[in-house]
Amino acid sequence: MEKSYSAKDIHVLKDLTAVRKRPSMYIGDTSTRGLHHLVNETIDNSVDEALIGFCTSIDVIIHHDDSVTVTDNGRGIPVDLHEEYNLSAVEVVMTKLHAGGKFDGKVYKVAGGLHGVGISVVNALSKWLEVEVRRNGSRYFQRYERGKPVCELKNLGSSGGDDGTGTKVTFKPDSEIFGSYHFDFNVLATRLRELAFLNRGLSLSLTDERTGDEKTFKYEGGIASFLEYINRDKRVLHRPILFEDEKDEVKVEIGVQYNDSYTENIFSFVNNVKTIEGGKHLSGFKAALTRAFNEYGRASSMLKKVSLDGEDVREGLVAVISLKLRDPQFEGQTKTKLGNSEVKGIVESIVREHLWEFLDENPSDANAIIRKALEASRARAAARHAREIVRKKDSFIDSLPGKLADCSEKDPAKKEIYIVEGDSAGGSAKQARDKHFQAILPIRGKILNVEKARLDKILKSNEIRTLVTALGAGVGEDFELQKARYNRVILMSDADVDGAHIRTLLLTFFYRYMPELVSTNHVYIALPPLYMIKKGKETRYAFSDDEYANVLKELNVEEGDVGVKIQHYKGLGEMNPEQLWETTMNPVTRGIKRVNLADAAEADWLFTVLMGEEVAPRRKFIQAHAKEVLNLDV
Ligand code: 0RA
Repeated sequence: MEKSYSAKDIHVLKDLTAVRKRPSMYIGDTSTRGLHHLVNETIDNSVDEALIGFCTSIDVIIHHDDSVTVTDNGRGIPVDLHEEYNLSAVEVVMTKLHAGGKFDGKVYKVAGGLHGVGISVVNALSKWLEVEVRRNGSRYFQRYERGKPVCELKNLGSSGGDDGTGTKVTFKPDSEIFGSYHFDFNVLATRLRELAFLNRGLSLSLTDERTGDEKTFKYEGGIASFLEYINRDKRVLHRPILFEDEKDEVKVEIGVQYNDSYTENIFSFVNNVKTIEGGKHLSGFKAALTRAFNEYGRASSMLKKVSLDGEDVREGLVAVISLKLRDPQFEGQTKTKLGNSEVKGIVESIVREHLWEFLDENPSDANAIIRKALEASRARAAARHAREIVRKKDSFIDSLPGKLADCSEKDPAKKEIYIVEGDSAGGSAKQARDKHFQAILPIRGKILNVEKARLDKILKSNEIRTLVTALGAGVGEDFELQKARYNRVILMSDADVDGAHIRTLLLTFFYRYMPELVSTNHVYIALPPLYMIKKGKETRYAFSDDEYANVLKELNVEEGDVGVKIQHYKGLGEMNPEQLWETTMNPVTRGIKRVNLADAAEADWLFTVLMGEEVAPRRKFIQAHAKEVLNLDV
């Protein structure tokens, strides 16, 4: 199967100026997400080596100056001459867009990376990048600046009898592209952990030289460890169902384990890319699951007349689906939806076969799952009823919740609603807003935990009912976007841990029960400032601690200087209406972030997977991840 590589296998397309001109086309955006994408892209190249069995260890270091090193013990990027270009293969890989074995289909390689753009994009967007290759008993080195080589590929001489091979890439993102930036340890650690789960036995480490933090991830259990991790704070109904199979060169690895909660959590990956929009593998899995439980239930006479719906058999389900295939077609808004149509049948038949086998061999586990699904089926009828009540109430315009301060505009396209945490902040917002088109809905901080209840119970929460009624578009299966009463739904909460918590909760709710609202980009996050710095007549606001330090530097002042007034906002309530209007509500001057599906999926992931049941660890966790939730460190 393996063909040996030579430089001519690398097909060459374009040069890198295009990347610097329109970076977002290649890495999504140039904010925090795009920045971290550079590291992920670099790591993915090393993971590709691991996928084909040549690399066992990947080490990532964040340096003091926010440059990053990724080292692997793979085969090393080839250094031989690329005839067409008269350049070394390393240089071609580093400087030509889309160059790399994975595009010619000759070398077996599973393209990873969300955009699969290749390491040349990282090079193009770096102030400088240095590559060191160990191969053929020698060490090779080359340096680039803004994508252009500044020296020939140098042979640094023998690697000292060490016949190990590998690649080490160090790069410094270009602030011309990214502005001032900061790598987040937790963001990178989360991805490395995920990669460790998905690639059994692969060791991935992260070292932060700025703080001394260090973590190593390695799981011999692979997907089994992943399931265990997700369910670690949950009560599970049975031992995990794990299987692995291959058909038509599509490798399928699946873990399934039900817990006693009411939500479904299916995490699907294709070539290590999290497919948040699902796709053919997910449809195949779901179809097989529904069918297997119905068939088994009937055969074992646990199910008589009733049949189970897909939603019934997915209540309390945790599943990890990981596929490896040669030419994945990624589609959809975030390019994370698998489009290869043949994959549906492949996954469906593999899941059916292995699930049947498990159920057949473990009747008491099968029993527990089917009982839960039957209960879900009954509860769904109740939920339908609850939704209808909410909907009926909504049809009377004067039943709009009393807490809602609506606006006078009638055209939904021009209207916005601010969902504000707490009554006091709600009061300030009401004074600050433009009544004409901005509505305010204050909600209490502690709304129902959307994870631990079924929709019927969630809808019994006043906060949620109020929210659903105010938006006017229904909820769950009945949601209809065109009925929405506002064009923008803006979440406004304090820039602290509790604010991050409520934001995560609300986003999780929207993601689960009004996904269309999110995928069509109607949800926003308000970004209130953390500091106001006033010097003479000049007023400046800072949205992060870093920015605060920068503003002090720019104004050439220090905390406590005479003539300088500094306000540290601990909550929205501390701003007066004018300040709130200017910084957070005036469409012309406010800070606001549009939420996309990936943001909401991340919130859902943080919420359900990483936050435990226990309050203390959860607080600690949110503290550590408060910034990471939606990359709020603007
Ligand atoms: C092209 C071909 C081969 C390996 C690589 C690229 C490669 C790239 C990166 C990037 C980071 N680490 C890497 N390791 C390998 C195949 C080489 C062969 O056949 O020997």
